[in-house]
Amino acid sequence: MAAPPIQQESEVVTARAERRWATVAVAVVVALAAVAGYAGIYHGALPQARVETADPTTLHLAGEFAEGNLGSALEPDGSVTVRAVGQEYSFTPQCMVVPTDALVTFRATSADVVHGFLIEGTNINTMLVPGYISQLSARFTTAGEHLMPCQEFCGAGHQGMWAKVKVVDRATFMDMSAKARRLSCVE
Ligand SMILES: [Cu+2]
Repeated sequence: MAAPPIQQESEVVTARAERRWATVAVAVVVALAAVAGYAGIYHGALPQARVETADPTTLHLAGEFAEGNLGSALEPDGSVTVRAVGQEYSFTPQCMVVPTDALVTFRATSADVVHGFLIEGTNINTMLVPGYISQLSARFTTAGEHLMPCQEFCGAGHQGMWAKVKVVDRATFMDMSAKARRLSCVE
């Protein structure tokens, strides 16, 4: 009996090696997909570290974002909280007034679709998602105005959706807050 030709034997070895490597490649792809799937589902199922909700259908009726609560409020510790609502296609209040040299915390939400909350010249840039409250803080050192263009496309009137933040010196702000519970610079 003659031994099988050398050519044929090496073909068998090659085919076996190819199958082995193909199996390894498929296993790697499956493992990566499993890791991505697990990470997505696991993190999607966990609550964020801090989530505050607000029912967009009843914002205007009562609670933190009712009309009388919007604007800037001086807190007992000297910090300022600004509450705002974004809706197609404006922000309320349209002009937010804040003092220099104070911790300013913006709390905002959306009454309809996703909007953007961005204050030019600051690190404040977040989304307003209906159902959730977005909160970010900033400190302003100089008086002046900052534009707030909506930076999430929200519909046909998106490009006309903007507000502004007016920074006034601390003494002026204190004078204003002695006269009203909520402040804004809407004329
Ligand atoms: Cu918008």
